Amino acid sequence: PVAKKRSDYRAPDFLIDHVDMAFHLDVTQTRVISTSRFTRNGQHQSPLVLDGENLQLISVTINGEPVTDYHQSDEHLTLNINQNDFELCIETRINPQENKTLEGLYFSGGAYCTQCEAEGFRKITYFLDRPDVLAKYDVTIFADKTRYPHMLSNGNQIDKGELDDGRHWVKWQDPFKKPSYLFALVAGNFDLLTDRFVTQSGRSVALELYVDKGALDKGHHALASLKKAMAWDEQVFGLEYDLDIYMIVAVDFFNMGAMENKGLNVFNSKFVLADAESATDDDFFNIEAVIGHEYFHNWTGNRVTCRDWFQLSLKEGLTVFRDQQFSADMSSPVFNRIKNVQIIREHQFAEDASAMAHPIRPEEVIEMNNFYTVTVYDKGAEVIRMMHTLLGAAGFRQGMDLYFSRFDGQAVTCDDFVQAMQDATQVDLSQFRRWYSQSGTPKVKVTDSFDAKTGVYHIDFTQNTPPTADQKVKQNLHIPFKFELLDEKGNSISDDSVPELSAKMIELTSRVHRITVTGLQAKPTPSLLHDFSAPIKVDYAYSHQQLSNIILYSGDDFARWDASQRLYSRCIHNLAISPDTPDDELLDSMLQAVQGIFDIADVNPALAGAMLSLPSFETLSQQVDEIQVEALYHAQRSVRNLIATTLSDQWSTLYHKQAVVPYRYVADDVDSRRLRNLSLSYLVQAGAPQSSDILLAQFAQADNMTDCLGVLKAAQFGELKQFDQLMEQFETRWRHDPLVLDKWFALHANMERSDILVRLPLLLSHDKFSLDNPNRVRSVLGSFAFYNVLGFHAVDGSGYKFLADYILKLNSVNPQVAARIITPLTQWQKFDEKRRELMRYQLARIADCQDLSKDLIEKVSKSLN
Ligand code: B3K
Ligand code: ZN
Repeated sequence: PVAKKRSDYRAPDFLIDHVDMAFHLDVTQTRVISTSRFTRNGQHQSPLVLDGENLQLISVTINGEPVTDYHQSDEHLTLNINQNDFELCIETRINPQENKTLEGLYFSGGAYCTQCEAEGFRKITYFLDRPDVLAKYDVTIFADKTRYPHMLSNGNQIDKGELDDGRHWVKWQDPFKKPSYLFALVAGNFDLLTDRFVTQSGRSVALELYVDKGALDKGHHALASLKKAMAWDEQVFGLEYDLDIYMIVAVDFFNMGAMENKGLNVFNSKFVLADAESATDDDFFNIEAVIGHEYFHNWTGNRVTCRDWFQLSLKEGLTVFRDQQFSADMSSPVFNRIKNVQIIREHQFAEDASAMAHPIRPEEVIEMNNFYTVTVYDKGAEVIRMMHTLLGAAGFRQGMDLYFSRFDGQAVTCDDFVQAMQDATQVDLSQFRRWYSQSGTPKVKVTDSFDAKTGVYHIDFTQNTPPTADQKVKQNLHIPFKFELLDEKGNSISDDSVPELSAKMIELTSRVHRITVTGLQAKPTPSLLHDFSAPIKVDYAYSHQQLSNIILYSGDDFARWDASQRLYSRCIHNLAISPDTPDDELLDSMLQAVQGIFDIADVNPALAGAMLSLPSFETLSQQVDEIQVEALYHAQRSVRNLIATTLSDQWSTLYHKQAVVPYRYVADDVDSRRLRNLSLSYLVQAGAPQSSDILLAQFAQADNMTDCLGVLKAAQFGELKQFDQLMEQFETRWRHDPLVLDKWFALHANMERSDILVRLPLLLSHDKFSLDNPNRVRSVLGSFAFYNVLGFHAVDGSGYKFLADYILKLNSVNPQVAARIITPLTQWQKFDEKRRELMRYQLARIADCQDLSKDLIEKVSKSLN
């Protein structure tokens, strides 16, 4: 397969302004008849080349006349046409049941549904399947009435009827022009939850949530979240919903989280269904976030869409930023910010360091589905956030307003967005634009010096972006760097003659930036990168004392958390390097800091919960050049153990302080449950007296999944003998509920035990395991490969081989999911030589496979380069 390049963009040769589609649904033989109005775009003689894959072509007519003079290939249908305006009618046949790729039209648990982004519409009919072709759609669906009472598509239902043979039909019309990737169709037998939302201008919108039969009670949280999102977008961005109806359908077989099809979102049921008993606080949180995300796409993605797929971050980075702001406003801003940053540090930094490194606006793509990445999404959101920081909230809003007034109804580029931001505020973003074309994680090295005699303090910021697999030469970036200087009492130093100090922000643009402060009594403590104001790594030689000061005194809660993580990381890396000669002074100051954090728990439980958690193995891995798997893993455990045992009384107090109340998903209770389960896991790890009694009591009494799973995780991590028995009880109780059973599978796959590779095949032969179900595959293979450190990185290579074996099986079933779970293997660069070899060996094995999907070819070939 050949790569497409961003620089090769050309406007389409033809445009389509209207499509009329008829679907005669049948499990193996669905007939699709699409009638499109074309116009030639510009003066040229080029043929009409339509995209299409896996389609059985039945007939073609132009302006009602049958056509036979066309050329069909695996991916295209080419027609020579002289007219400039014409109507093309194409009939095709497709097989939804055989479609295991879950792209195009497929069958999920007895219902038909579609997934067209990025290039799935071409699996439904021959079309100009590219986001810059915007058309209005009329869609008529025919199917058996008893089995498919609900038949949905985008826009408004305008007509319906019944046929004599037991079938019925429904006609939908979408008044908005849209690209084909936003097309959707659903047909099935669902339970329906309805509600209304009245917009700020007084229009009443019908809200409809379709779920599996019997799951109605689990839909209330999703619907409430939707209403919150609708109100929030009006308040914060002045954006109102634009159709009379908003539908959400939950399906069990889905490749990712959800899809923002105009007026008809299709969701992975994981991000819709929740009740106290079966869903955790995290699930409730994620549902609100994903419902928000898809809703916000209605403006950032649907009303203004992408010109081409290289511009994906235009809609995704912006929409992730919007959902992050929404979540922050719904609960604790600092806790949310920490979550965002953890994703960047665990996964995005790893992607930058891997063979798959790419800028947020990629330059070259073989399979677009491979670029729905943490870089495009989450680093993309960080880039938007930096503009928000540079322009201020009001300036950013002006930029957004201008963006919509300029581009509503159009397919545009990332440059168009930045230009709107710049034009609305007159802030020069020319250098800033490099964030779109440059990959990699910038490093800012901070050094300082203080002259006690003169009271003069210099602090230098030096930026540098190391080369990445895709790009050797890097330029200086425009980096908003928030910070403050703390004096010895912990007060923020202000000095009107130093504008960066008053602003608490430096805009780094050149390689080195120096600030000088005079008249100081003592060397200050720089508290750096407040609020993680840029997606970078900061290097500064903090003393232990300075970190403790920041934890106690910084005015930025994020910086306090960050300092706690730095302190833990330092202890862990130190112990990893010299396990036999621990630095007692360092460990003592860390333990003292933790003591202090217990006091924060009363004032700010959300912040304390995050500060009492150690950096993950993935985060720690991105702090070193070469990962020493066992050493790092055991050092992390030892430090955790030290905190658990030394402070076991405090953990016990903290545990018992948390009142047990009937489950509600409200911020205070969520924070309290988090502290309680964190304490439980430290107590169990310390083997504290009565800890297993406490644990068993919690398991027996829990009225909610958060506390129940808290027990299982603590028992698993603490390697308690009761673990297997608890898991059995859990399985018996929940085997009928796929979303809960996924948690059970994931817990098993995550177990750090020496026989894990013997146990995994047992899991995969479980009667409830199926390669066809992406959630299940992710919960077993994904959890293992991403999070089971010792198992996946087993030094004999058995973990790598195990993953590769299943990737090869998945390749022919669902290439998208296969290409996603191969990610840990593509990150071989950071491991020791032996593991690098073993990982590459498995990649080469995959590369050798016949009939490898484009998705895997792209990832494997980059990885072996
Ligand atoms: N836009 C979809 C993602 C589509 C992924 C295609 N492989 C969901 C989202 O980001 O909202
Ligand atoms: Zn999105």
